[in-house]
Amino acid sequence: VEVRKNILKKNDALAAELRERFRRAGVFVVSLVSSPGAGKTAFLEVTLRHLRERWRVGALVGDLATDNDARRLVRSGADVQQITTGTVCHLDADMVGRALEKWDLDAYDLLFIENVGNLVCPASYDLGENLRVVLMSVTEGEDKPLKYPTIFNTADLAVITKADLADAVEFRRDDAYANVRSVHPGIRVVETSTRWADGLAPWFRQLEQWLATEVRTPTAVRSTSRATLP
Ligand SMILES: Nc1nc2c(ncn2[C@@H]2O[C@H](COP(=O)(O)OP(=O)(O)OP(=O)(O)O)[C@@H](O)[C@H]2O)c(=O)[nH]1
Ligand SMILES: [Mg+2]
Repeated sequence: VEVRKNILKKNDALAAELRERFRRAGVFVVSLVSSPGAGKTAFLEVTLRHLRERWRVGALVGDLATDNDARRLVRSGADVQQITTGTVCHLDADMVGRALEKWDLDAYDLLFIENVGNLVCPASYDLGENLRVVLMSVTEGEDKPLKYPTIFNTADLAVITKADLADAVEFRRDDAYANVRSVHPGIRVVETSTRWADGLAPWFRQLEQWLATEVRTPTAVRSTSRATLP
């Protein structure tokens, strides 16, 4: 227990340094967490394509063993870097900091971090992000927030993915929303599909609302802490 506490304390200190670096560079950082296969990379690919028209965007993507996701994300035209974690089931602030050594953060407005697919480990590791987004697909079962409360509780936004499959799997929308909100009262929830034209529109509306209040605010007055959605 003591060793684990120390690891988390060290991570929190590194994450605070990262957050300050992001703030100084004026880069808004969004992390994505979910179970394996909930659709983080598909979601991010569409997101990067959409945002690249107006913002300078980059992405880091964590994976145990492959660079498959980075190769998919590169197709969007954004700058992408793979972080291979080996046996580690989450990204930590040190991995993110080391990956960013090669990047000039001033050259970006937005940075996305796709975490390793896992609903447990990533929950405890602050990456210095401004916004943590948890994704949950309609095929996973409505009870996931109850079974993995910490990841839903530490997220700022919940995205229900693969909405195009909702009817096929008899997704119980009301139960899912109630479960998300029982572990995180008041959290915003949006539904998306990468299979529909404009299937990410609810997410873009939410993000743009966020960016209007955060990113365009002069750096000096921007909050250093993790903000919550307006
Ligand atoms: N029908 C449907 N399938 C989707 C959608 N989004 C993703 N998928 C599919 O779901 C599978 C997993 O998607 P990924 O984007 O690789 O999921 P991931 O969360 O990045 O997976 P890991 O990185 O392995 O944790 C792929 O076959 C995708 O094509 C969606 O909105 N609708
Ligand atoms: Mg992925």
